[in-house]
Amino acid sequence: MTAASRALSTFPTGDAMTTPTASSDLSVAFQLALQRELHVGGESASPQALLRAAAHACRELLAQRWADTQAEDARRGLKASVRRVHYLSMEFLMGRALGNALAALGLEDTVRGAFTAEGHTLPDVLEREPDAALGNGGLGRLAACFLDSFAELGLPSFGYGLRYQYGMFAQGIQNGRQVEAPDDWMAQGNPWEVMRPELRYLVGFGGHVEVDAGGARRWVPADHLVAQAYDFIVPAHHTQRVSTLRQWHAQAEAPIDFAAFCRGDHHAAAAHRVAADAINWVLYPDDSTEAGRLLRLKQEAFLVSASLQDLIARHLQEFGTLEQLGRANAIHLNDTHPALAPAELMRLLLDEHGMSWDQAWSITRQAVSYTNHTLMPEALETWPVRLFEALLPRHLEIIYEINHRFLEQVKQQYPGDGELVRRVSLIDEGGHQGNWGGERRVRMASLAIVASHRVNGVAALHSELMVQTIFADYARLFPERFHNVTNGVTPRRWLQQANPGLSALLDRNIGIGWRQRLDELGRLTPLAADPALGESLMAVKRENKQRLADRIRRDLGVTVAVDSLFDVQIKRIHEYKRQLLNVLHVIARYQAILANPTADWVPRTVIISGKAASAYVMAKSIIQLAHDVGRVINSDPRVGDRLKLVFLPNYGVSLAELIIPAADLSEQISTAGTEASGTGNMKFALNGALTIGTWDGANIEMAESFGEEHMFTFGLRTEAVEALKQVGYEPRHYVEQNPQLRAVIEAISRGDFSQGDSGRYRALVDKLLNQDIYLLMADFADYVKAQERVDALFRDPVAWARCVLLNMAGMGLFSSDRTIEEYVDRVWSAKSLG
Ligand code: B1N
Repeated sequence: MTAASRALSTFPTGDAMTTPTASSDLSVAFQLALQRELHVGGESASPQALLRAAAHACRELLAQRWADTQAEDARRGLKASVRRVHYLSMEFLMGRALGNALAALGLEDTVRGAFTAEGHTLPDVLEREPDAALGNGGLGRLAACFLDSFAELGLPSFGYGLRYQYGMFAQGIQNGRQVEAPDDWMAQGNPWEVMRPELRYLVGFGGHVEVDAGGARRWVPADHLVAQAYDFIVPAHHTQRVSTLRQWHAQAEAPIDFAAFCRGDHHAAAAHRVAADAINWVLYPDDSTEAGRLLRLKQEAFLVSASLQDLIARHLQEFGTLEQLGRANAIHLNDTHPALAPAELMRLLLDEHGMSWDQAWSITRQAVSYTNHTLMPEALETWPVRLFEALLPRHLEIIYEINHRFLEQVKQQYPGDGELVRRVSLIDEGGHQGNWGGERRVRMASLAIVASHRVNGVAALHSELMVQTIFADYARLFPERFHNVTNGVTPRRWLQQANPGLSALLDRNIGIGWRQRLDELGRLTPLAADPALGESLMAVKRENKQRLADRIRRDLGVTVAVDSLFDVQIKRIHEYKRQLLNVLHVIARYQAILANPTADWVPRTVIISGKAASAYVMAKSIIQLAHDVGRVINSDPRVGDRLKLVFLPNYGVSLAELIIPAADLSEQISTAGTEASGTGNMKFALNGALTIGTWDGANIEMAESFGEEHMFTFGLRTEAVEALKQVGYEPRHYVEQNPQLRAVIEAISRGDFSQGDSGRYRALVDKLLNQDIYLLMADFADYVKAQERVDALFRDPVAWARCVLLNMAGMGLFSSDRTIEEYVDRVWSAKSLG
């Protein structure tokens, strides 16, 4: 028994988790499931068989909790001040489930014993589970953390998503370049999902709108798909409550065209099936950009319609009528991807349930709220009106009507301001900057804002910039609608599960309550100066680093020094996140080491990991450069342990769980004003890494929480970035002025890292010298200085450990439990409806 699990078993019982019945129930369920597996698979239990058996057993126990939770929520009805939350998201980046389920059910020891009896260790079996990677990055992982907090806080809730056959692509590296392979994550089945045969809805596409004698309008779709529900149960860790992730699977209404089949036209016979399957096919692998493909719009419409029909069916079952729908239910849009929801809800209420416009609109506005996750203009979703006409004609009519009524109101409030009307219209008519002569398009963010009672950003700076820039007009029209809710992460997965060593140390020093009340980390403040605690902390860190070093040697064949400073940047590869700035610093350091080999260098291992969208040429070039630079440095005998650069392929939740606990330094170096929040930054600080970061996203609130002097901040701040762009930014100027930077750029240009191929990075260097829209050149010198401060502190292990403890002490704010409490308070409570 680890110290952590020993501590866990001391939680009070009653509503609590570790009951003997649960443990013996699980043993029985596990043995039964295992016998089934052995019956199928032969005599000895493979790790895969053990995994399936344990998953099935957990699922049985969770199913009971699910039923109890639903019954309890149905009883609460309108009496509850909290509305039932429906979190609509195209992405849920769940990662592995077994470790979390065992921790939540308090059954780690039971299962460890059972696995040992079969000749396998628990970690060995856990490793076999494929990640459920149904998300790109931060936005999808945030949704997964929220589900954990929904369960933990006992919030009546559903997450709604799609059951993608292929999740985030698997990244391979060939000759230093990214190659994508499909992520066939359900190839061996999915033992966690529960199919709900009774939950099926028809979703229409195409067709036309008919008007009956009474003037009522009705959509007659050309085709229908069936949406079939699959549930994934999300357990609380300290109560018996659960949340639900309901994922929709598309099926053809008639899976086979029998007439065509009998004619021998097998292609035509299966056409419907193929069309349905396309919806389930693949997660769009674009992070912070818009894919803009018809199939994506179909996926969005499918998610929205199935989820809202499900919500309405449940509400009618509980209430009998729809009048109170908005008072009893919150519908939350995770970015604009599900922003068709208000149009679909209006359609259902008007056309299917015969409500008046005013009543339907009032309910819709009460129910809907929207979170924006990025200010990047290329991520603002718009869809050609033409696609709506073809695919969603009735929704388009409804959007036009919403727009008409909204613009009338704007004209009344600001008479004569035609420019304002053009800017805030839900329809982009073209003929202006960004869409000159372009086709008419529906602006999804505008629809989301106009139809919501609350709109929020994800960190203080982001929310501020949101109302000052992209949504300035709407903020003037609806000032009361806009709020901030700073992101958070679940301490159960990101500390308790990912870092058992550190969890045990915390348990011994500040008690076990941090799992539920992360602000108890504040108790570390008075202990931070204790050198003995600092030493224990660094011993835990060293073990975690050893584990990562072993993995690096196994996967990459590179030996890294465990006592070197582990400097880590893991996230999607994107120009604004500036992995390139990191690589430039590595090159500068390499050159400095060669120039001055006898100096007292702090040994560093720089670790980068992340995927690039498959069509994102510049991001892929950055990956290749990281490999080229790593190859040269790692094989240069003059450098030795003083510097290594490794790129770990196929970044995902599970890899993050290995890397983050092993980091000394967390790189959060986006251009100020570009990273909406970041959540990796929080996971690192929670796991005892210090941050080198810009004044951006949630870095700012972290620094404010534990003291700016305990973060290595650098670079231009948002206002300075804007001011520099205003006066005319000239990146070349910075290169000419800084010999160190010039030498770095010249080495890349000469082909020093590309075997003399001076063309390989020409486009990349040209972009840096001529445009550099993310201001790497402007921030380089200050970044290098900040890295020197990192070295200086790392030389003093006692001071470093103290700083780490003070960072951790300030991280209490950044639990997703706090985030969800704020959403409840400001967005989802009945109170927020006024
Ligand atoms: O959402 C995270 C933030 O912490 C990050 O700063 C932010 O970059 C991320 C289109 C996105 N914003 N926008 C996306 C994802 C997929 C897609 O198709 C946009 N992801 C973010 C959580 O708030």
